[in-house]
Amino acid sequence: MTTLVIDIGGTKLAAALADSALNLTQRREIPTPASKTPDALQSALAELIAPLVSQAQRVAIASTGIIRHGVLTALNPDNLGGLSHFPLVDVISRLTQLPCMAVNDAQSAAWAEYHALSVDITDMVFLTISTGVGGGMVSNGKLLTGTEGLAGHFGHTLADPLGPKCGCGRTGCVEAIASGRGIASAAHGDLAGCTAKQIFAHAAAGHWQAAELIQRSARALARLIADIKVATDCQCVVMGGSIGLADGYLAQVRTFLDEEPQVCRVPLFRAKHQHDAGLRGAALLAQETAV
Ligand code: ADP
Ligand code: BMX
Ligand code: ZN
Repeated sequence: MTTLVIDIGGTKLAAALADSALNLTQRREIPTPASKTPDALQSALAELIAPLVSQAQRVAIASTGIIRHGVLTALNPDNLGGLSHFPLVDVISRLTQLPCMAVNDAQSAAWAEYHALSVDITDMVFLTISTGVGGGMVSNGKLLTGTEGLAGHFGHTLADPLGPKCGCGRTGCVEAIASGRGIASAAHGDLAGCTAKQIFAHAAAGHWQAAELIQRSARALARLIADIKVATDCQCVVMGGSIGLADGYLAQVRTFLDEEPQVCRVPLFRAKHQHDAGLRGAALLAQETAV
């Protein structure tokens, strides 16, 4: 059985075909449209999957946002150009005429990364540091999605009560400081208007402000991870997303985490499936639930 897998992020949309051994082929990627209207997202998704649909028998989607009963509700609509509501499974089922399931992107990636860990690990947390900061939790070998799909949305826990306002309505969320959007929106002077990717390039070239912005993100992440260890007693934390995977970022988070008391520290790993963790997790979940 071939699964068409789709990953919807705040910056990019990815799709591929997954065979029953979870090998991904024909991976494609396009930018996420920045528009409040559901039509723009629907058209972009149609364009993305068009060359793949006829080769698949089912669809599995990993998407940013709270996914409940197949509907995407943004916790932070700013990450999707203001779009707050999208009937994901209905739209994709109509476009493809195939059975379809959907799960949050970080929860999906957590499931894929959990399966890539050694068998003695039963409790882990995955964090994506990308457009936003997302998370997924595996406890006693089970993926936790919560009663309403909200479980693991660690990006919306408090980093700094005096920090910037977050698009979710709270103030000082980890996401408002540590995410790609958070890093970019704090940039000023010659870095104003730069993307997080450009800020990382400036930091690598020795730009002082750029390095500070990345450090501020890594420090917020380390504090979040210490909070997660205290709350869940997980055996490890796995980091993904383009910022989580960026050169030197994990090492900085580890350095800040080492400043926390021993009891709050936890082994930190880079996502084994890198940018494909969401896609692979969706394929795995579709296989397990026999969509
Ligand atoms: P999505 O949020 O759509 O899943 P990504 O995981 O690629 O997508 O995260 C997008 C964020 O990561 C953006 O803020 C972008 O500027 C930043 N980014 C992309 N590539 C890199 C890179 N190589 N190094 C650092 N940051 C990056
Ligand atoms: C936000 C939230 C999460 C998501 C996380 C990472 C929205 C639209 N998304 O916290 O559901 O998991 O961002 O998403 O509210 P990404 O786009 O950075 O991959
Ligand atoms: Zn928030």
